[in-house]
Amino acid sequence: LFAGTAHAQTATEVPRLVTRDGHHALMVDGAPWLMLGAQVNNSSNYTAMLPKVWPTIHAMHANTVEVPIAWEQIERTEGQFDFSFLDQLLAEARQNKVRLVLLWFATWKNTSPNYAPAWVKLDNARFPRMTNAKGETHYALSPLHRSTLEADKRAFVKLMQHLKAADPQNTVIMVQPENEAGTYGSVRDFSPVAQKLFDGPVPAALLKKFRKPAGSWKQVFGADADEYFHAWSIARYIEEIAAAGKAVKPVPMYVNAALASAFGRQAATTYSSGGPIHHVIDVYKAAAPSLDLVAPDIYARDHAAFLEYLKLYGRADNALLIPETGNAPEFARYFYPVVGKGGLGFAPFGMDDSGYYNFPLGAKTLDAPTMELFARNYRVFAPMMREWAKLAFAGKTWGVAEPTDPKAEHKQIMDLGKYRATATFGQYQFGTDKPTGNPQPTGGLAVAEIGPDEYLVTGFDTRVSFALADANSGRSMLYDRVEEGHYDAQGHWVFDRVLNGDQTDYGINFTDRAQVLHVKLGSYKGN
Ligand code: N0T
Repeated sequence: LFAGTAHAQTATEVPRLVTRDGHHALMVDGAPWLMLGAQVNNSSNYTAMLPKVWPTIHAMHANTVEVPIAWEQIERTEGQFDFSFLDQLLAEARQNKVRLVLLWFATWKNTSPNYAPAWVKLDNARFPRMTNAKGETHYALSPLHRSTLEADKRAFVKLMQHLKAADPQNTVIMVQPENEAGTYGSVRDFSPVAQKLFDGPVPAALLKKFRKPAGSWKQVFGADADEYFHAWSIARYIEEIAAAGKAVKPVPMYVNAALASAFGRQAATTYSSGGPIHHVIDVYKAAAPSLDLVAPDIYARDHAAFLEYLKLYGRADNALLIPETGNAPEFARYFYPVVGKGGLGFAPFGMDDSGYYNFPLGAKTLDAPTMELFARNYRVFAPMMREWAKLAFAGKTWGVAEPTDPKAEHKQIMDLGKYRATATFGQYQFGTDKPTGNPQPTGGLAVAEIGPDEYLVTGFDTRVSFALADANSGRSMLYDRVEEGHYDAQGHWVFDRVLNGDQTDYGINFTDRAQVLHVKLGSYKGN
């Protein structure tokens, strides 16, 4: 296998997130890492299931696998810990030459306490559930009780202590405390304990973040008060757990969001209120400085919505990471805008052969053509993922996915500064016909600036043409040299041939065959 995923046998530097000039990198073994990820199904966190995991991971060419570690699994009896699955997982991940992201399913898993041990989820006196606005008991655990927080934190710290001892080579590169935290069906906890806090003052850190004068939650945040209060409460709870875990081993930590609609504002009772929804990212930033980022789980198939989520979560103060997305065919092309925007990683959900498919969120079944759409992206990027991640950290990457909105006219434009790249979808290679879209939306293209006037270009089912951005420059652009090649096991460019004539005269074509190009542009005076 290539050097990028080779495991150091001895202790390495602990992975960390770095940010420079608003760009981000996940440093793994001392260099930026592009997470070509996959998440297994929820109940694949047992040793007996691992043989059903690895073949899918290899077929996909993933370099990072996200796997749950359940509280019920490590502390079935209070105070007695069992890390046998984690030990087996670490050993098998190393054998299979992939890195891991651990998902801590505990107080909240898709908002519910189902993954908490029985001694927690059955004991409503010691670990109180929330109360809804009508005064009824709600299914979700309240974020406002020390007893619950201390119990979860203790188990999480044990997990991190085990990891510190068992993983000096940092096979685990990130940890996600909780999973899709928040609450469905109630905007917040309305218990007397909660109400008292809600009527009290907004904490100073939050006032500072929002530049607001002091007051009660209602006074300061008006119509947003209930959701902000709940988001703050959950984020503080997770902050304390993450901080305690990082004090043991400072692996990057993030939380994932079950998203609200990308456009407009729905009632908070219709999504996971209190989770890291896009409009409360700043609440999470103020409440949870130990979290390296908040991340969207994107199951929206719509092109405009998917891209909007990338914009909402990809910020100078929040690195873009897609810890979950659908594994249906039309999601594969979204890999390109994610890596184009400098995303740390991309991970389709449900990637194993356990036989579970979460349609309509993802695929009906992971048949070979579906797998291939994901695999082909990773196959191309795997040998150059270090190079790509470095370029992304420098802010020199772009990417587009085939649009489906008729208004987009099967076209996407990338502004590269001096040049403009136009991607079109569903055209013959000669390019004289109008783009009509691919039979299915499979087109995707990524571009990186690798030197003056020189771009790495790769993708599938897409045509691309370059032009000078300034139409009045008095200059004409041409292809100085278009090299087709590939990256070798050490991440070095290997030249295969020069594309010219039909292969470039009418635009550059990416088909269903893997192609990586180095495109050197030039211009001469006169037009
Ligand atoms: C995701 C996944 C897994 C009625 C769903 C998406 C994963 C979790 N949740 O397969 O459960 O652990 O993070 C929630 C999307 C809710 C849509 C509800 C439609």
